[in-house]
Amino acid sequence: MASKGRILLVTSASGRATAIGDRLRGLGYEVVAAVSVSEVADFVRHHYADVVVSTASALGDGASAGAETHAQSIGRVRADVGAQRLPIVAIGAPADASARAAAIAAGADDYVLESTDDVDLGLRLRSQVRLRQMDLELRSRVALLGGAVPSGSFATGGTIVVVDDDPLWRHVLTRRLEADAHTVLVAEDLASAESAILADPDVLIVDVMLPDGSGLDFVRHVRQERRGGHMPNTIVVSALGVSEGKLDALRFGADDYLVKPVDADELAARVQAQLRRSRANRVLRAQVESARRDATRDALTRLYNRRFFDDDLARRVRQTQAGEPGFSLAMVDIDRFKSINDEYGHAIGDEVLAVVAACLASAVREGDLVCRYGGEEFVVVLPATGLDDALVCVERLRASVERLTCPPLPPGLPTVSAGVAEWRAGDGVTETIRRADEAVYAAKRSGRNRVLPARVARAAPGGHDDGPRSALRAEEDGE
Ligand code: GH3
Ligand code: MG
Ligand code: MG
Repeated sequence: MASKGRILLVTSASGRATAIGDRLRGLGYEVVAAVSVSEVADFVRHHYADVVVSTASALGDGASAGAETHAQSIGRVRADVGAQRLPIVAIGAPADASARAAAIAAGADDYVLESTDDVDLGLRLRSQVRLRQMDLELRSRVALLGGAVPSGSFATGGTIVVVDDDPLWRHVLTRRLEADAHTVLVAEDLASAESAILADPDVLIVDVMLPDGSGLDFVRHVRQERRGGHMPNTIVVSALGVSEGKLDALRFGADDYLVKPVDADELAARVQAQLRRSRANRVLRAQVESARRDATRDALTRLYNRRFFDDDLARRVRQTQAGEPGFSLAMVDIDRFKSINDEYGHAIGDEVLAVVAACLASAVREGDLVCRYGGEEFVVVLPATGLDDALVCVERLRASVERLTCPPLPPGLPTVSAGVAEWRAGDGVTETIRRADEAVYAAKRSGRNRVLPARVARAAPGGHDDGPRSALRAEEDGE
């Protein structure tokens, strides 16, 4: 059987081969043991782990060996694996909730009682592995798109929605969460939960049995509705102690599950743990979004890049083939740019590129698209524009560039040459670009600083006649 994941088990030196290790293996996990924080640090630096499970106080290298509490040893592990954002699950046997709350406040993501059954333990581990893998997935997406991956932890006040029909519990919990500087929105049934959730909370705490339905159905419904978007981390609280209830809760998308009566301090600590997750998740999502935006822009000119243009044009051609209005396309190329670089240096060349780009972007009409096609070539897409109108527009662009003052270049420099092609029924993307490109070369050959239309093949179905269309057209030489 393939392993369900790799657990780094942090245990005391005497307990290397603990019963808990066997239990985790029995649940299908690969287990590696560490007996000190330095062993943990060493392992995560060189190897992959899905989850850290901490059973022990008094780790081998504790400052006050023998006297360290579980929360203190978790705090030390958290400080060391913090950068890797590894989830930590504490396992222990304390009867009082305050020790559990302290362990979670110190950095554990969950606290599981040793006495719990294998179904509960298995589902809690699975939930942590799932969160870990979602975190890694978002991180690799950010890295792939070239963004900087965030680190650090977030545990300050968040927005919490509490859905519970017990007014006293709502009151106690609200007071406790507000003491941690959270903003708390309460709902007494599913109907009011629907509107509370619109606040896009970080954490959702929901009761299972509500007057107008099941809290679990609500969690499932919210998760479905937000598929792909931000989902509040969810803690299910219920009077139902049966493990059947836990199974449903964790299976249908809750991140944590508690049985009433719940200690408000322990729940507040669990809210902190979920809030850290939620915040990290939001930051990563925002980064994926901005990296995606960056991926469509050219860094030097801030114009859309070639990649964006290719996608946009392919979509436009499909739409046009489906009957939407056509478009014209202009290739615009800076004249003798190589000699500008040679004479004034590459840095000035870059500045000239940026100035020309800004000029083109501000001189087109709204709805037109300007992209950097490559090097010193730009492409302008003019939607719902026929060849004659496009030639007028692009001639205006050419004249605007000629009027630019671009010191240390002398007045009148730089200039651009352009070729304009109207999309023809039946043509694909490459055909349209090729025709515009040929017109640029014709413009270069006939003296530069000018705009020429693409030649029209005589036999093109639905094509234009070959008569002169503008004064500019007459300039085309006969090569
Ligand atoms: P033509 O009028 O025929 O277009 O001549 P040209 O010199 O503009 O054309 P060519 O294609 O021979 O040279 C383009 C030059 O543009 C060469 C390349 O070094 C330069 N270039 C391309 N990208 C950049 C850039 O990002 N920054 C700078 N400074 N130069 C670039
Ligand atoms: Mg050029
Ligand atoms: Mg060129």
